[in-house]
Amino acid sequence: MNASAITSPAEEQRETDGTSPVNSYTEWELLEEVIVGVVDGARFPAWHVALEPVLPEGQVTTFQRQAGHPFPAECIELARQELEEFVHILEAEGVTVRRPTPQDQSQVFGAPGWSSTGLYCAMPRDVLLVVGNDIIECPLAWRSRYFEAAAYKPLMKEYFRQGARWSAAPKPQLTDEQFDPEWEANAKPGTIPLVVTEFEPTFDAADFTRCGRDIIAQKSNVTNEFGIEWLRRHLGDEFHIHLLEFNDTHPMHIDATLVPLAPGKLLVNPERVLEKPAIFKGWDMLPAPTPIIPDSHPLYMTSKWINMNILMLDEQRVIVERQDEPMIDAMKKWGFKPIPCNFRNFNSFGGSFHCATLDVRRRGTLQSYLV
Ligand code: ABU
Repeated sequence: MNASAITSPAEEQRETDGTSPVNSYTEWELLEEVIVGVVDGARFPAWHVALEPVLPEGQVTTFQRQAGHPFPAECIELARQELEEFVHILEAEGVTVRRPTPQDQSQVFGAPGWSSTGLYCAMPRDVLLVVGNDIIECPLAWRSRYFEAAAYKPLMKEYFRQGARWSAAPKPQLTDEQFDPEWEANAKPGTIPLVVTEFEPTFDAADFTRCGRDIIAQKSNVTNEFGIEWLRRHLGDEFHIHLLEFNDTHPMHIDATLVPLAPGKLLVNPERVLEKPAIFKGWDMLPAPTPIIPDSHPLYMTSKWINMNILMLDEQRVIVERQDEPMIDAMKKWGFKPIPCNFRNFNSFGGSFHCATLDVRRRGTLQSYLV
């Protein structure tokens, strides 16, 4: 079957009129098409020093012991069911949902000097960054995620054929020089200790959040200054990348720290964002309610602040975790329309609605929203 035989009339129209199926500049414009991750086949990654600074307390020994083994089957099944509920909700709200092609995460792969097994294809937000009509493969710092973009290649080929730009950052070698095993001892006074070095550019897309011409970035245990500079030059003068630092001693991904909800509305983690960043002058800063996830609930790769990891369908509709009543109430109070979805079992795998998605197309054009 050739590619044109499986395109819908709307897609064929885009193919002929030159518009792109990939178009997204913000986190809040009307969502038309989204990729939702797949949790099937998820495995504890091969152990590597880069995991240690970002795992919750108590998980390091679990990850070391379980390296290369599947996550518990019942956890995967419960998370899979929640993803299906999420997909149904998105479709009922008029969003086209696409899914990656799961890979065999038990396969051993590598590069000179190292080998690993895989993790999952549950979090497209980390792997791919959409800026306008450009879909960018990110240079991930975790060895276990070296080939994670493979799960999205069929979609990227399709989008490219229909007019999207398709870019890839330089593939890092991920040799030992990329990581500092003594990251805490070696941190300069007054700086946040980070395990990733400046050897080659690395970044996860989830360390960036998009507000039109302005893109907010943080350095983290997977994103270095070299990676941020690569992206800055790649995007060119139309965009401004603002590097912010937060009160977070174990940073990895900005989307449980600082979440723009709509023009003028900024959701923040009150433990990590102690004062409003100057570039958000004139915006309302809304402190996220304290998470209510019980201590007994397994969270393998995230803090409880994953409750902030919501997905905007437009400037009003927002997907929030069904059991998170404080967040549902807060969203209503702030004038949004929360749509509840069960997702607590998916949270165990390190993300929520924002992590589990990649907004491929939102209606809208390039605008400025910040001072
Ligand atoms: N992408 C998940 C981030 C979780 C956290 O910062 O706690």
